[in-house]
Amino acid sequence: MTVHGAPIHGAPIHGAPIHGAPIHGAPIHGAHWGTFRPRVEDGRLVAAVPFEHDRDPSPLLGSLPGAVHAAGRVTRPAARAPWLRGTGGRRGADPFVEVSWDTALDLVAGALAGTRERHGPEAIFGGSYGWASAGRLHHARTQLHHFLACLGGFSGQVSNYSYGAADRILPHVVGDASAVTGQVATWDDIAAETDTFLLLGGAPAKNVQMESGGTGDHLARDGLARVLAAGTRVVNVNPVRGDAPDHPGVQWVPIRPGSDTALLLALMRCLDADGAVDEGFVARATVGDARLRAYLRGHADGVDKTAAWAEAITGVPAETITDLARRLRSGRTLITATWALQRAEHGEQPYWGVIALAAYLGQIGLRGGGFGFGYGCVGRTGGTYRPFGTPAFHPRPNPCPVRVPVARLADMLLQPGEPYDFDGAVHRYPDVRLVYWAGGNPFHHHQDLNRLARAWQRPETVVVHEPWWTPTARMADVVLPATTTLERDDIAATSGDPWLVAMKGTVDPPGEARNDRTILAALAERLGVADAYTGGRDDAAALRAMYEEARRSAAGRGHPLPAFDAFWAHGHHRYDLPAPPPPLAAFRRSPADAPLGTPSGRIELFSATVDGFGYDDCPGHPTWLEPTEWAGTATARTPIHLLSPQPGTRLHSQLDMAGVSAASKIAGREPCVVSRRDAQERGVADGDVLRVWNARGETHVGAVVSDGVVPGVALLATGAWWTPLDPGADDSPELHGNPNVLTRDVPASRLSQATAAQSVLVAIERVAAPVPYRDPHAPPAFADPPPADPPPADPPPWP
Ligand SMILES: Nc1nc2c(c(=O)[nH]1)N[C@H]1C(S)=C(S)[C@@H](COP(=O)(O)OP(=O)(O)OC[C@H]3O[C@@H](n4cnc5c(=O)[nH]c(N)nc54)[C@H](O)[C@@H]3O)O[C@H]1N2
Ligand SMILES: Nc1nc2c(c(=O)[nH]1)N[C@H]1C(S)=C(S)[C@@H](COP(=O)(O)OP(=O)(O)OC[C@H]3O[C@@H](n4cnc5c(=O)[nH]c(N)nc54)[C@H](O)[C@@H]3O)O[C@H]1N2
Ligand SMILES: [Mo]
Repeated sequence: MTVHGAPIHGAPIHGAPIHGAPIHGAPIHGAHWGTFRPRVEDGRLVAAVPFEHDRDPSPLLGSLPGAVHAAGRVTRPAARAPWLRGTGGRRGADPFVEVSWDTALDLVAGALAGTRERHGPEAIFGGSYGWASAGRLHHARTQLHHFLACLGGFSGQVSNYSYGAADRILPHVVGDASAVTGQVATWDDIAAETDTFLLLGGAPAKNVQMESGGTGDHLARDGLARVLAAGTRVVNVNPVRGDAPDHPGVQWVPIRPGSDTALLLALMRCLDADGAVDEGFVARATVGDARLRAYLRGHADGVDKTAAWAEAITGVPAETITDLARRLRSGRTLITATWALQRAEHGEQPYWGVIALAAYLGQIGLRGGGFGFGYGCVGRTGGTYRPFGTPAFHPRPNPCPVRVPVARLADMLLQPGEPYDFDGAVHRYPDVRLVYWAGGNPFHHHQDLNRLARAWQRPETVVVHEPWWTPTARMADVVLPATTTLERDDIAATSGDPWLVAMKGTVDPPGEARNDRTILAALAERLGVADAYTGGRDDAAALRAMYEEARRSAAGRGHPLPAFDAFWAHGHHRYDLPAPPPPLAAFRRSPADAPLGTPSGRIELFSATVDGFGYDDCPGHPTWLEPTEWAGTATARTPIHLLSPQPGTRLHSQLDMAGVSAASKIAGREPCVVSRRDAQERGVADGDVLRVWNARGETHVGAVVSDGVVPGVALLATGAWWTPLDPGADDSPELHGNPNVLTRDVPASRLSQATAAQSVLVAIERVAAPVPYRDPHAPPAFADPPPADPPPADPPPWP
């Protein structure tokens, strides 16, 4: 490929997969949902056959052929018609015009250069949050960050939607967030040692299909089965019964969403009342218990945190709570919580509560005891981490210091220059003029989408790279067609998983789609930073370099990897890793010799630092704080607590148009689980179309009536493509079942500024009349191209 007639460094960077490079051995590929053998006929994927070493392959493999060859692929660069003419219009409502690559690249380069010149790097928002692909070279967001850093910087993002509250509170309590991000007790250790495994939020089998960066072997379902076979008692504290195995060793404790902190405080108070707190451990390994104990006993606020007190809040009978406290102290106990608990208002509190309860039990650092998070959230949890050697592309550091918490996206666009609190400091939102998104879908992932849609009209330019016409692509000014992983070569890898998998490009890209890296290289060329961006490497050379770097790192730790050609020919590699020691074992042996990263070096049951921030929504010790929207504040207008769990039928919004997800829809809409009691009260039967709404929005779903969900709670999975009835109007009803038109765009707390997507009240009713509907996955309307492609704007030279 050439840009302005000149080849890039003489080395062509292909938009097509490296068919020229040797592809030995059987085709193989990886995705966040696992490894597979692509079966390809005439350049088209016809099947994704599970990898022979995977003991629990994901059913989502069945969705791949339909997704890769969907009618809604972006096949040519496109620009929003009024934006192209410079006449305003409205993002999301206007038709698009297909343009040539040269025109599209000139337009984007011109917009980047102009924005930077007029407003500085801060005005370019390149956070681009999202999962994108499992391939570690062509990870769109990472490549975008590298590209924008080469240009002199951009406003970025910090933290994540997944565990943003935990990520901020855990460092204050235990010194780092490794109980969420790193090694926790393995399935082997739990099966061998754990008597009681307390799961706040269960261990949903659907979630462990996924691992960011892929996996060669889904081990979690087998792990939990071995734990149950070993006789471990599993307690599923959850508004939902089905998110733990159906097994006699599993006890379901139904609970109101958002109330777990009260349960945890009561369990601690029971241990305290029974004289069953491990006072030796608390004295040796923690600080601040006097403050916490005074609160539990009611000395601080006059409220004794008894089991009866917690029953009124949680709906869990007091007797169940006292029984549970007795069980927890009667043997080896491991406590965990799903990440969902902290994607809520005051989501920091249940996590701090879990750690405090584990400290009272005194088993932190023992094999199969203590606490650890993420079982039932992603595939890796309970496996063995490898602290080295993961192939990864390392972007150039961003020279611009602005980093906005991911969940404050709409606030940033609506309140440029305004101050906000974040983890003890005050920051200001940048004045963003250009939004650049590659590899994420904010019109799936953000809360209160009607609010975001209004905020999103503010920037001057929105650029999106997408393989599909997603809701976010439809909200762009320029859409650049990206390849899927199957259309290029890459490597899947993650430090939480022992597998390296070659992702061999085997499918022809549709139309004019190009790799994100190719697109950004062409922009870099136009803006005078080609060398910095590509390092002089084409895709094949960059892939090889990424692998070789990982190989050197692994060799330095005594793990020889095969040479690149041998790895590529074989298609996969499994590291052989020794069993890890229990987390915090060294700290337990000697807190003085192996201190934590907290100010005291110990577990902080009361944190003077957090207390010193003075946040009323995140005080200095685990505290029950009533959420704004939950069962306790339900009204006749909005009586139902809506949870938006991760979908079992897809990855977020990915694969929504095909296979498993498509087959799950009810009358074309996302299924919504309603309790039998709530269904009866509303005359709702399976298969009915329902209207779900609150003051923020309205969405239409298909009813699934269930006995496995607590009355007063409904479940609507994330990821159904946002389809407003009238994209030209504010707050138009959404036709396809996207929960984020209902969720609140408020932070978990000022400490974390994390999402609070699970703290939501709604109304539900059956819709009798025919309801309008539109195909959520069809491409947008296209207008005729202007008479001739506008002459390429001459981008100002990059400073
Ligand atoms: N209500 C509610 N909302 C939530 C949550 C919740 O619990 N409740 N959970 C939140 C969580 S934890 C998360 S992680 C987020 C997930 O939010 P996202 O990560 O934004 O969701 P995805 O659908 O995975 O978006 C990835 C996008 O990348 C695109 N893509 C894939 N491969 C490529 C590629 O190679 N190149 C380019 N350019 N694009 C590519 C896909 O088509 C897709 O549009 O959602 C959050 N939103
Ligand atoms: N198939 C599939 N798997 C995925 C994903 C996907 O999109 N599809 N997404 C991945 C991503 S990005 C992430 S972050 C993880 C997220 O993983 P999680 O956060 O664990 O996922 P959820 O499905 O939202 O919720 C897990 C469980 O928590 C329970 N729960 C919710 N609120 C409460 C509460 O207040 N109290 C109690 N006790 N329980 C509660 C729910 O009922 C559910 O059983 O999943 C990952 N796995
Ligand atoms: Mo996530």
